[in-house]
Amino acid sequence: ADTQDAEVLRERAVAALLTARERTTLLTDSVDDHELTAQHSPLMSPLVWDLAHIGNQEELWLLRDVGGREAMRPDIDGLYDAFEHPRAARPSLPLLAPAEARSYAAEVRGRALDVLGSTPLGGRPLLRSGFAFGMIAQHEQQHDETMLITHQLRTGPAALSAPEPPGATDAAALPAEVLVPGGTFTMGTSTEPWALDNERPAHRREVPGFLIDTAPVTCAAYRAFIEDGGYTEQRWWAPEGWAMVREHELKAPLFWHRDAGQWLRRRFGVTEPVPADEPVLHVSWYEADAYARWAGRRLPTEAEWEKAARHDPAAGRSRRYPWGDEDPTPERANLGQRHLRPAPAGAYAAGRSPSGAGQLIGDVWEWTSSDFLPYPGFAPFPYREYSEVFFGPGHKVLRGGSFAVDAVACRGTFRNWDLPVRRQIFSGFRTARDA
Ligand code: AVJ
Ligand code: FE
Repeated sequence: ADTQDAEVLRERAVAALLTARERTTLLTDSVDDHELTAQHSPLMSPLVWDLAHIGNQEELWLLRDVGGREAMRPDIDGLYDAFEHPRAARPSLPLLAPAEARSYAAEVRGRALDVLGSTPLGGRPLLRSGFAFGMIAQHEQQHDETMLITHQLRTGPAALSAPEPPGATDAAALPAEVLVPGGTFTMGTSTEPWALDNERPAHRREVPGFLIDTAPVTCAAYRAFIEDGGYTEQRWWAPEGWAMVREHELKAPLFWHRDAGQWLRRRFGVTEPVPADEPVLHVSWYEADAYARWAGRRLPTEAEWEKAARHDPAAGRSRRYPWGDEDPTPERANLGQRHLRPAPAGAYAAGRSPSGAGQLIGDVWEWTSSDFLPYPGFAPFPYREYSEVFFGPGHKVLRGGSFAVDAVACRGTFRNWDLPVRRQIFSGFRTARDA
């Protein structure tokens, strides 16, 4: 049975690595070399940096650490260390050219698959359940989301296309909010094999009763905030948020503009009317926080979000996903860049949680009111720079994953974080209130 389990884990790891590389290839082959090496925004790396960084992380962990192999290119480690050079400085580094970056990443991958085939899984914590391979597949997929953000920031004609997401089936019949009664639930995980360090360990949390939106806040709802003078009234804003609004003269989500009385947005090279029913995207934490205050509500805490998403009161346990323990499917959630936009609020009836809330997984990352902090019993694994150095009041937690992230890097316990001013990310939110 042990060897059979190891075979299943290996197949899962190979599939996750392949899926990630297909996505990386699409994102980096859909623009020319000039666009690969250009900086489309000072907030982002050139796409060619992400490509070689993906290969370098894989070399460091799967070839050198797991495989005990010699360094292929020790000379480039510093260039692709995210802590050594800020994003804005990366275009002026002597980076690998597109063809070199492609062949480096491909060469690393070939050897990593050899290592996977010849390394016993188990023993070292890094290898248990094939963790190191799952971690590297998640890392690549996280950069694939980062690269999609770069695609969204670039100007010029569309380079990517995808089919439209499904519509909402019973949106009109849905209540605006659902009640989650007070009580303890299990937050985080100690059993999910590829869960990252910040999701661990599982622990009990007391959460008083609250009500939470059935769906993420829509563009139409957000437009009502704008049209009610939301961006001109200081009373809705946290002090730093108000300072940001004034300094940058913010008037709407990123990529929105007004033309002849109509709100338009730019999305992957196309300008289109802002769709009323779609979850609002590209808002900062400060904008989400201000909207919630204007609406007489608040952002959910991270624990509230996870309880609404995972807690099954009938079974008295937390699920892996809102719909149960089974992996995501196209019927349950909008993930994996299968569509290049969120689905309308009320879509994915098959993905709803026991609380009755929908679209918790996929569509848009959801800002929570919580700072990114370690769970009780946290231990950095396998490196401090993944999570630990980011803990503190400077970063806010986002939950649930967007249309741009793959299922391998998204689950009921997955935690993302960013600065509260960030709005180029695929971020939206839902609101809550005390019961
Ligand atoms: C978890 C999305 C905040 O992109 O900065 C990628 C993921 N860590 N490489 C990031 C990550 C190292 C990380 N986020
Ligand atoms: Fe990285």
